[in-house]
Amino acid sequence: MPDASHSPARPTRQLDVAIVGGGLAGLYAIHRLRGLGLKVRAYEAGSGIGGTWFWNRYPGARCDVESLEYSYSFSNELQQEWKWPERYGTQPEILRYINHVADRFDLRRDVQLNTRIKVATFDSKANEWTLRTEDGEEIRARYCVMAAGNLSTPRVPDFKGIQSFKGKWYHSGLWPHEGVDFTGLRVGVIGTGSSGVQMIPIIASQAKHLHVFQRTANFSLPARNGPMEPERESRHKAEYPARRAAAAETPFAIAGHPKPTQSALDVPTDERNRAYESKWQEGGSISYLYAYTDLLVSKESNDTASEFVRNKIRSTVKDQKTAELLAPKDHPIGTKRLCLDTNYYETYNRDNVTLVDVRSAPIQEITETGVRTAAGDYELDAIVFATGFDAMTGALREIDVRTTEGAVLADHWAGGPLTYLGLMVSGFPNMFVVTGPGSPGVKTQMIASIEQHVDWIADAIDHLHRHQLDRIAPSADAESEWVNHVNAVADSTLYPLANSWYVGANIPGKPRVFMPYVGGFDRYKKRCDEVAAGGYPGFTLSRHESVVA
Ligand code: NA7
Repeated sequence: MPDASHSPARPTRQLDVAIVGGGLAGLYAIHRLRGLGLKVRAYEAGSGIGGTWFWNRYPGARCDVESLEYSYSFSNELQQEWKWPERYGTQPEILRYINHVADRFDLRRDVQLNTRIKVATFDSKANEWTLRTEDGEEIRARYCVMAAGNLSTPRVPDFKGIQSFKGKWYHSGLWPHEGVDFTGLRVGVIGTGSSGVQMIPIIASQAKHLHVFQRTANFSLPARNGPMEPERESRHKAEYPARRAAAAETPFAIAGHPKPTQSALDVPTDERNRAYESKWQEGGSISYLYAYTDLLVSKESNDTASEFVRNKIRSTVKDQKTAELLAPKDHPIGTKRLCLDTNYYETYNRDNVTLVDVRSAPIQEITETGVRTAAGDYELDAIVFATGFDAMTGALREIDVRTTEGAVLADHWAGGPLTYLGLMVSGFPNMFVVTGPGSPGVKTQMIASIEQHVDWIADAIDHLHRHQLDRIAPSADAESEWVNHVNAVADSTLYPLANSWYVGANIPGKPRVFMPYVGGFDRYKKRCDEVAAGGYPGFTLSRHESVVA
């Protein structure tokens, strides 16, 4: 329970909108809501802005969506002027871009760094949110925008003995700013998701020896990164507004990939393999998964795409026992986040790299000198946990969100997250969520989803003001209808077959619920637009006595 007797050391700050998070979503929310003349402020736990791109500084950290796509679209001058040096942005480059945007649009003055929000309480009578920071500051605001990220709560597994380890250990999402030099060290990387797949080739090139502890093999495709081609850049920039509009008409919010027209099974094997080969050479995940209409809905079709990649792994990795361990067989390709890599599979041909199967012989404990598995001990100087995040709900689970009417978000979500359109939660008025559960965010070009969500939120607040209203809340019925729809869409695909962070499988005890909306950005945006144009069916809009002037 929040401490009612608490008296804040500093005066309470009064805002129209309090924003939790200073990443890509929080920053755009400042810009957009400020444009409505609202008093806004974002609270950011980090010592710098940038969210995901501030924290994830591990070697090789890079976006898996092409940089000309993975950028804000709200300012044409910005997208015309910014120069991306490579096909895919590195973490430092994306962070530089975010800082440029913050300066260019004067966003920094409304971001409070080093500030973690611990409690958020909606007072129904006052019709306002009170947020409390870790060090006791209070903020009051009519509206609250949760822009706290989807992959922002790093998780180190609860291994016995971790504190006894005499070497250094790191988590991919909490990487030291000064970097880590692994030269000459015996290193262990635990985890082979996107973070592990990106860092492993680079750590292997530095370390004396690298042991990769793999529980589940993941599919990875070559990124085919390289310097930005000037003609490609100028062509893309000339077409930018049209390309952004076209992207909004696609499931992934990414333009430039022709819509597939055929089932994988309608094509002769040779022709199908030629198509996969051309996608493999092209690089990128969307183009591969978009090769045929049914790769994510038909297991039989998917098997052809999965087997093509397994064969690539077998022909790349010389040691066939290692190749078989690296070839995923427990999930259809694309049903877990498809990794993009540079020389990932080739790395296992190095003499100083060993793959350790911790599925057949699990990690039992971390010892003073390394990792103990059921099959034996591995002596290490450094351990890297690329073990992922409490995805999608972690950041909100870490805030004590409740109302004076007795609603508690942790209880409301005990069986899995419930939202209407991924944007609001019944029983929690005036609290908006950006790209949370029930939103297509993580299955799309994330910045497009962020802009779409924030625009929708800004329009909703503007609508309330124009109608002399000051409260919006979804009905429980609309929420259940949306959650059922999200589940039904997921169940019509192959996604639920995988033990992914989309279903919370990596967090012991987390309810297994498919969290992202996989019906596509295009369908989702249409629905959101219809709701706004139709006067917000499914939401109750009202006016309340309020202490906010
Ligand atoms: P992921 O994709 O959640 O990957 C985490 C990896 O860590 C995955 O291979 C896990 O194996 C492994 N893991 C987790 N716990 C353990 C334990 N206890 N023992 C062994 N291995 C373990 O996180 P990432 O940071 O790579 O990527 C997150 C997203 O960021 C990514 O999808 C992109 O969207 C960007 P498991 O599969 O659970 O068996």
